[in-house]
Amino acid sequence: MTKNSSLRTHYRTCNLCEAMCGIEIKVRGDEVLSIRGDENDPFSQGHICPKATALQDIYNDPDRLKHPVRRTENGWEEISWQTAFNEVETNLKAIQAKYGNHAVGIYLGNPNVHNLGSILFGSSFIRSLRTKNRFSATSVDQLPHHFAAYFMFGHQLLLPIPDIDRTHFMLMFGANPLQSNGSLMTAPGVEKRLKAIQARGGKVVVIDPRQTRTAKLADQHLFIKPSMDALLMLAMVYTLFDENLVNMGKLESFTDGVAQVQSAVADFAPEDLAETIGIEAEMIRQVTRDFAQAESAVCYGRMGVSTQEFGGLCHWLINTINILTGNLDSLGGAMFTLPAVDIVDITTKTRQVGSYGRWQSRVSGRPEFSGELPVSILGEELLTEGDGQLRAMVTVAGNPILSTPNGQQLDEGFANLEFMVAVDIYINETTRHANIILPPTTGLETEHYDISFHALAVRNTTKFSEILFEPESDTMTDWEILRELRLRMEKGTKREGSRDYFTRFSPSRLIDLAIRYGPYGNRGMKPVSGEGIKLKDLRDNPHGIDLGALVPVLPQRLVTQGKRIQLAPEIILNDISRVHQHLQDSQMAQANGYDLQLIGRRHIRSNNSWMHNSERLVRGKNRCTVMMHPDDAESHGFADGQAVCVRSQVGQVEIPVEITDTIMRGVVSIPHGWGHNRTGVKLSVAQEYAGVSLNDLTDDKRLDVLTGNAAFSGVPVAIEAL
Ligand SMILES: Nc1nc2c(c(=O)[nH]1)N[C@H]1C(S)=C(S)[C@@H](COP(=O)(O)OP(=O)(O)OC[C@H]3O[C@@H](n4cnc5c(=O)[nH]c(N)nc54)[C@H](O)[C@@H]3O)O[C@H]1N2
Ligand SMILES: Nc1nc2c(c(=O)[nH]1)N[C@H]1C(S)=C(S)[C@@H](COP(=O)(O)OP(=O)(O)OC[C@H]3O[C@@H](n4cnc5c(=O)[nH]c(N)nc54)[C@H](O)[C@@H]3O)O[C@H]1N2
Ligand code: SF4
Ligand SMILES: [Mo]
Repeated sequence: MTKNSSLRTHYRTCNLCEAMCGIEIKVRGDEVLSIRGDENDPFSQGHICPKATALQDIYNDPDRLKHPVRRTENGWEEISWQTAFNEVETNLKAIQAKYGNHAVGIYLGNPNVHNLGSILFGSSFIRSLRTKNRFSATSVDQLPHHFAAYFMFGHQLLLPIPDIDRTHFMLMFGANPLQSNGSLMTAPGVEKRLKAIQARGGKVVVIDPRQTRTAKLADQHLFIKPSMDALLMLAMVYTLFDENLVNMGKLESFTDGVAQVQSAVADFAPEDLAETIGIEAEMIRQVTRDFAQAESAVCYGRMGVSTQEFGGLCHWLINTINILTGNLDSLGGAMFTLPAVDIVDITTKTRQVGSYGRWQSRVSGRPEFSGELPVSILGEELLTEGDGQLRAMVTVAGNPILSTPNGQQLDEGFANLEFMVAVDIYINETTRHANIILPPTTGLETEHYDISFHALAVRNTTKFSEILFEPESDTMTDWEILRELRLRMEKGTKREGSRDYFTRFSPSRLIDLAIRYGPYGNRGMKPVSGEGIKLKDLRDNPHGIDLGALVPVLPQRLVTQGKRIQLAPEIILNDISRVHQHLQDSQMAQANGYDLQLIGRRHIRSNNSWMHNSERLVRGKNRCTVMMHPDDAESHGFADGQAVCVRSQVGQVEIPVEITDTIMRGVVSIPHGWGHNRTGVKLSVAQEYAGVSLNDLTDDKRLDVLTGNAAFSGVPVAIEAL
């Protein structure tokens, strides 16, 4: 724990993505000698990806902030924590006094979920702001999963996870785990796990507009036009009923709404839709049969079917396909986890199961989901003048200007603020607008427990990571910063001086309590063995503890009334009518001169927008290109590598063409998270490899009307030579 010059070996979990790989770090003093996969981690068994090595780059990064800074006319100046907190408190309170509480908004980015302190201490800080203008990366990501889970299973966190290690058939929509390392499916070493399906005689089928690395590994890859998945899945559900393939097993006795679903899909015969979807009717029927007749099967979908105009429908349909074929909560199907820190149970007891429509956004009347508004509307809330307009923003570990739709509009909106504070480690595209930045300690300087990802993992395991490097003096952790902000915002309100878990305990103490009261603890409901697990056991087992394969938990774990699955929530069935309208709209876009459809992509050496300051991750061939099919390149007269202008309804970017037949005709792809060339950014390496931002093209008005999630997939674009 302390700095010394002896050689030592440290074990922890990499917290950069969802895979939770165990790593072994050899250090001398505060110098990292090597970072390798931890062979003794019972879950990841030695797997890592190139990003793990970059943990040391974040630790050593000279651009990383360690002390609070204030933006002045002469640039950034370092200030004391005391001054920084005083200024934040005074300004946020003054703005709320002048314009009302909702004039302060907050955006939470993705690393909060990968950060023990933020995940625990974020909520009480958010509450202390008493604002309805709460946003997060959830609505550019997995919101449709929560939406479907809330309406079908009664709890937004009851997310079915593919039992990848036992399944015989994996049908994957819009996911590329070979680059992303898996999402809402924590499965370190996912490539091996997929190959193991094939080795035991099973099959992997991928549906994607691009032949990704995952699609290449699959037994079968079907190209699909962007945003046609809901139609395909409706046709599959139609086929299940049409060919008598419905076989729900034990689920039948506690599922409501099967007949309603059958009539809701009656118009969706594969034969009528094949041309629109781009997949032959007999193929749709065959895949459906293969799925239904497999010994076990799981349908899984991720970003490609979440961040599209029918994200909500897609995730309802995915659950529906699993349920109708008896593949929910059964071995080799989609299963629920039973994590040592049982967030479903804890949040059920605190009645945080989810919510919908308790308030609407000011400008376009979008409903909240679980206390948040869709981030796609942040721009209009910032820029539309009038009562209730946002005047101040708080961002915590987020970079919405690169990560959410219509980045140029947001850039303008953030520049327009009267005050902004960011809890962040960098001066990047978003935080450069802040008046004050409060930088936390991060990565190797923090203790870690994956509250979220153990709950989304394909196996029940538990692991605690100790601090590796003592942070420099006069630094603060995320949770200390968030707690201080909360206490200051509560001063002078009726909550002042209130005491709860988050004013009294540290993160590790909270984890200890949660584990003791959890399913494997001695004071929980069902002690597994005499003593039960506590934090000390985790500290004594730095590689982690295996708690076994996923087990069936239904109907007990359902949070719906009467513990019944709701297969046909009215709000979701009503959304089906929108599918037909969409087909007309896409024809209109074509007629308006946008002849191509834009999708995104991920690369193993990127991590959203914030890891491009690691030289070892960005060097080499330029990855920020627009991929295009050879036929489209030819009809446009483009050569490989040629710089072109990509234009959408909201913006344009200049970018080189990469010609490849791995992408469908009519579809083009640009990765997100680039565009570090905005003035004022202080990321010296990233600026050298700036690229352009995909989200300068994505449209804030294009969203999944049902859930409010951004629709990144299939943005109509036109491409011209420069
Ligand atoms: N077009 C398009 N857009 C997308 C996507 C896409 O596929 N296509 N993907 C979307 C998805 S899935 C996501 S999750 C979002 C991500 O969207 P965001 O979360 O808004 O963006 P990130 O790039 O993850 O930014 C993370 C920020 O956290 C900071 N940070 C890193 N570690 C810490 C820490 O320990 N503490 C604190 N306080 N700050 C830290 C970084 O400096 C950075 O500013 O992007 C979305 N945007
Ligand atoms: N290396 C790396 N790893 C990451 C991240 C990263 O930025 N870099 N980000 C992390 C985060 S925050 C997340 S949320 C996860 C995301 O994890 P994944 O969802 O596995 O990652 P993506 O690469 O976005 O996969 C989406 C796939 O959907 C396809 N697609 C696009 N549009 C459509 C469509 O309309 N229909 C269908 N069927 N497919 C479509 C795309 O071609 C792409 O292959 O990855 C995490 N891991
Ligand atoms: S796959 Fe994810 S968790 Fe594993 S080493 Fe790479 S970034 Fe870290
Ligand atoms: Mo994400």
